[in-house]
Amino acid sequence: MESVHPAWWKEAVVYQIYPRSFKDSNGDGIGDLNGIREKLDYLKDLGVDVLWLNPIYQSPNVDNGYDISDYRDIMTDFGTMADFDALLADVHAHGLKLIMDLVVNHSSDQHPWFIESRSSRDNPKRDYYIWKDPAPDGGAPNNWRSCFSGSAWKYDEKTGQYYLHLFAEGQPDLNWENPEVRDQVFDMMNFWFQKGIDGFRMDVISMISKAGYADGPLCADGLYGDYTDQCTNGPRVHEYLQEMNRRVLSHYDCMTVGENANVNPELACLYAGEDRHELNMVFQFELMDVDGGESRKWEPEHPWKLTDIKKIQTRWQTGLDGKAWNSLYWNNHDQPRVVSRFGCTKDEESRVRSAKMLAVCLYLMQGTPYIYQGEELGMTNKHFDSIDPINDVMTRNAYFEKTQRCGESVADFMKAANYISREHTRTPMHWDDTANAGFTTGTPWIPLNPNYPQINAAKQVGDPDSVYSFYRRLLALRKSDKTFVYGHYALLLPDDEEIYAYTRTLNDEQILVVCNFTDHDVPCPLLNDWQNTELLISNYNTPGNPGSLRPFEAVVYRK
Ligand code: TEU
Ligand code: CA
Repeated sequence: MESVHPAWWKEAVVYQIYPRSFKDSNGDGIGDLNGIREKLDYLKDLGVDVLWLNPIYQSPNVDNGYDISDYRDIMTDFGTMADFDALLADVHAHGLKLIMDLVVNHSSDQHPWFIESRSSRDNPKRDYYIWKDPAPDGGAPNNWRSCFSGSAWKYDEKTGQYYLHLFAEGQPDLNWENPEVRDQVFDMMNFWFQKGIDGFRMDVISMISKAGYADGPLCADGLYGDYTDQCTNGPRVHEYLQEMNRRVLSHYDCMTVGENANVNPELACLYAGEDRHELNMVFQFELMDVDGGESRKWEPEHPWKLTDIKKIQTRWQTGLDGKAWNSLYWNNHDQPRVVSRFGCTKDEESRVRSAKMLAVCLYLMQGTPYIYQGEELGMTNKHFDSIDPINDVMTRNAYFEKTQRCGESVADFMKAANYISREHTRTPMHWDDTANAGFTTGTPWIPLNPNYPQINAAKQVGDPDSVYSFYRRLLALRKSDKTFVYGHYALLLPDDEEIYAYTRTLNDEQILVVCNFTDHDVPCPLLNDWQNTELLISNYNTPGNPGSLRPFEAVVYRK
């Protein structure tokens, strides 16, 4: 046997829940913890192993829970600590695990630490956050643009200084250089582990160490500078994570995944290397940036090429093999729906076929799959006629900056938003075709996608040809053969713009994965060599022509 480094979290499949939009149990229009409890059988049947919950802590919800005002309490909208304890017990009783979101690059401006910090320059908590004097002209200390538009600095009248907020104004950055801040964070993590949680997804964790506070290179619109170079992968980030590992993570049988914008495979090996004692894996952004990236996010056109997707994935698959571990995701609460982005929604047949194909393509690679709620139904982007119904702070702020300050047309902005906005994955989950998709008996906190009568769980669970049933079979297949988990990846047909083909090899076993990304037939001669091998899964029920793929066809063979 070849030597692999086995671990339960490498063999697991994670399902991401956006609690606000998953299931409302009490009719107030907001998803909640008891709602999640109602759906554990559904999740268990799907075949996932770990649930990741977006933040469920007390929060004023400037950024839907990513602005935390009490790290040790449950958001009132979502329930109580007793509800959480019951949920965790139920999750474990189902043989599932639960990981929480750890949001410690910043807190809410309503957190008692920040309220104290801003109260006076000599408050003992002043140094919990990043305060700087005004520039000589009285303006912001530097030119950084916040991730959510506008300056990354907010002036505080009372004490005459600016505080840093890389995200919304209500999300002041914590100062990790202060050892007391680290003590507080590590104590809080231990509190949750002692309750029995199984790990953390760590929000923008590559940003906790800042290299400096000089002006950044000007953004294309000339209004602000880019903070990325000074705020990601800073000089002390690995020291902090190793300290976290020593003081917290190493004491538990847990899993961790860092959200690491601006990371490449080499850096990922530092964050998640087998011998590094930091994290288990990171979320990379290169795949999500293949159609433009953050700097071109609000441009109307977002072209992408399959060969670029292949280059990115192949670099990660080979770069981490044996050294670190990949996470595999097509979408999350910050990204649009994958079937609308890389698949095809021109008709029902294409939607179903391409949703299945995309799952085969990514989730049979080396790494831990992360499925976002509703993806297993092939849920799609929603169409927005205007900014009005959109809740997401990032989209709203960008809208006002782009259309009012930069003179961009509303039509161009809405075109971008309809493609890329974070709102698309935040509309409520589709459980059935009753009012509000069975998500709530009340008024949903944001409007649903109107296509729920066609696309919903009740319709798909019993249908063997549904996207849901296919995900179920695919996850079972992945679990049935360790080659899917630990096998080495090799790309075939690197220059082909229509077919994504690769092999996974472990010991003397080889698996072939072939996916047609187009809506037409494509010749694929390499299939001829696999004609007499075992067909493990396909998204068509009947055999096609030898050496050829049908629209969005995906096939997997083993020899
Ligand atoms: O996201 C950080 C991050 O990188 C995003 O701002 C990303 O650039 C953008 O959403 C892509 O569209 C994390 C959380 O996932 C996000 O929901 C939070 O808003 C953000 O941190 C602040 O906590
Ligand atoms: Ca509720």
